[in-house]
Amino acid sequence: MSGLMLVFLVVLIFVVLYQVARSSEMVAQIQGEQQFDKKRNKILGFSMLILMIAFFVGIVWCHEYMLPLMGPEAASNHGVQYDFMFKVTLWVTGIVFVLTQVLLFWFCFKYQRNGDKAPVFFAHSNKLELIWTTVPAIAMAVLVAIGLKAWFTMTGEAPKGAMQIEIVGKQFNWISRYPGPDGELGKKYFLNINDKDNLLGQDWKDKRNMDDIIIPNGELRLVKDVPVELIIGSRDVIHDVGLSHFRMKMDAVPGITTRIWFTPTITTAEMKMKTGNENFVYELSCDQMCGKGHYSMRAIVVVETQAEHDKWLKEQKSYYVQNHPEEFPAEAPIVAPVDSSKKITMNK
Ligand SMILES: [Cu+2]
Repeated sequence: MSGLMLVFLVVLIFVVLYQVARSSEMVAQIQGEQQFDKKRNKILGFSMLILMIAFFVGIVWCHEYMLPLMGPEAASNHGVQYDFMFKVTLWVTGIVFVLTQVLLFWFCFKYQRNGDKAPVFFAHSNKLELIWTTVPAIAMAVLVAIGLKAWFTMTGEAPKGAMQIEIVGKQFNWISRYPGPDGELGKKYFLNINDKDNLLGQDWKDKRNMDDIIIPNGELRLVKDVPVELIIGSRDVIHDVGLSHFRMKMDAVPGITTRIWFTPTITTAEMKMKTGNENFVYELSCDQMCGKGHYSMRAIVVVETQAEHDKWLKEQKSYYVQNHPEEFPAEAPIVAPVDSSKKITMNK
């Protein structure tokens, strides 16, 4: 409703301006063109100053409104770096933006035509061309270089001992897979995929698959201060792993494996305290429009301590065991034991 009112208001302003312009023309005819021109330019010049103030107030208002939408502080090592880059970019482009806009509006006011001054006109200035080409070029090159460095780090090799979790998108949910005690994910083959007992098409001839744990709702369980490498795939169309709280994002492309790694730095419990929101959860979203159920591709990300993670892992049954209970008598189920001897290198 308020949107409709706003449109109505804008239309109304245009109608008023149009009427004012029409009546001004009539006044001009009565008063004589030259004198009227001076008056009109003065009004237009002042209008430009008022427009400039309204423009900047609007920007500050948008900024105040948009900022909370960014959510709480970054919860990963890379996220902190990206937020810093974002701020640097915003400052650099912001200063240029404010400077150029102030000059634009100020010039409209200051150099309004008043009849007795002839404007200076020059078609070309090498000095000016040189300044406004090289300065932005250097600034952009520096920003891009910093961005590329961050990109190569995020998509580069994960630190030794990083947790590996596979996350696969499908219309319309995520499926996550954790290596069992062997610490390795088994091979897959897409023709093996079936929704009954082989969600990711695991090749059962590969023994590394036997202890792999699959979470069909795509829940990601990460450990604070332990680097995690996400091995990303898709079963059908292009999806996108969006981890906004960690400032991470990567396409899930059918037929191609993509990877990103990062280190979560704040547990879910800690983030609940920081935000003062008892119901806070980290989320995994799909950031690529992938079909009519795209909106429902939400999964939960839990960041916990190593002890909590080990406890959770202990409670999980491997996907193979779950789907072949006849091969495993109930009294001796194969659960995924925790390999606590494996030392994980911290990424600082
Ligand atoms: Cu989607």
